[in-house]
Amino acid sequence: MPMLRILHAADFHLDSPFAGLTPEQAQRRRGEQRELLEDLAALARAEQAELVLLPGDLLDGDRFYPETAQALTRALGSIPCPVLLSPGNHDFFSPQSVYAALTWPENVHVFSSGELERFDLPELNCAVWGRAFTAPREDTSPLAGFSAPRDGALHIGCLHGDTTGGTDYAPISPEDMAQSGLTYLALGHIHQYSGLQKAGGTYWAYPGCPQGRGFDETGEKGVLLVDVDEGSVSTRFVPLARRRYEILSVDLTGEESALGAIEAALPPNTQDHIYRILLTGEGETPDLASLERALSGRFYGLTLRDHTRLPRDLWRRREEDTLTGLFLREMQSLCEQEPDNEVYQLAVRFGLAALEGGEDAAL
Ligand SMILES: [Mn+2]
Repeated sequence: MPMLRILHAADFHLDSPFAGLTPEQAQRRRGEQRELLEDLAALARAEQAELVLLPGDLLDGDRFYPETAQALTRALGSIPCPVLLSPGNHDFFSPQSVYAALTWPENVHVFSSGELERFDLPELNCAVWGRAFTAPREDTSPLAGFSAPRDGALHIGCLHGDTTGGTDYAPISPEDMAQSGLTYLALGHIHQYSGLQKAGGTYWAYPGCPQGRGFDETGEKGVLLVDVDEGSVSTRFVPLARRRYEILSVDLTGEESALGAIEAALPPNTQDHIYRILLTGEGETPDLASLERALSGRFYGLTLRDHTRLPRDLWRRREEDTLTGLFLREMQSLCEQEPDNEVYQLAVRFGLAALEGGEDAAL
């Protein structure tokens, strides 16, 4: 057993509006977000975490559903170790915030000051330093001028902030971290797992969000188990998300069947996940509606997008002394100037169909 095992999670963004979904779908997704709290608690118990750190943006905003308040107190209260929480820019501490409104279980401590504060855990010989956002913006570094005292305790940070620099979300520089004297800094704010990083003698990491909320948060999402042993730190990423957002490109060039090409490109077990499939390459216009019907049972959510380009032999009639020939000559030069312009591509498809009286004209 290491000297200290920490479970580090951030950016749950509970009660997100999910504006792109129907009200029923959005409600279901918010319910699934609450279930992540139970998964977090179960993981803390199974892995015998001694400390849980939640550096902010646990909620998406200052409004929350009563079910979420209940889920928070129930799940965090069921964790058999201290749970420390530093509010972030989305869930900043205020008298109206969920943090002031709720009666928290005894094992939960919420940092509520805009100043860096020390919270001692004598049974772990550990001191955790945290700070709350008290407004949606914060332009000072929580670690500016800070250096942990050398008093024999293990010093750990739990902060919402931005290491990418130049923002109003508590910018934290590598120099701040290097001179902090912290052994590990548990960060929140960036939604992508950072890997374990080091600045001077201080290890730091962002776990990312535990579950994606859209196609800008794709891939495996989860939390971090952090083992601190003799001043050295190791992390293990644990996937927590039951649903992932994934974007998959399928090149249809030379494929006889679009459906066959998509099926060949799919990984196994996609049924719990939300996919956007981009059809690329050169070929006839794929029939998105029938593809969607054929594939929808294999996904929790699926959207198909046609990014294919017209086949080259489509231009063969441009030498004809007809209206079609004239149209193709004009359009070919436009398409050559801007090969990725989808409007030109569509104009050719529909224009040709109209000139030839094909069924696409009805579109
Ligand atoms: Mn944030």
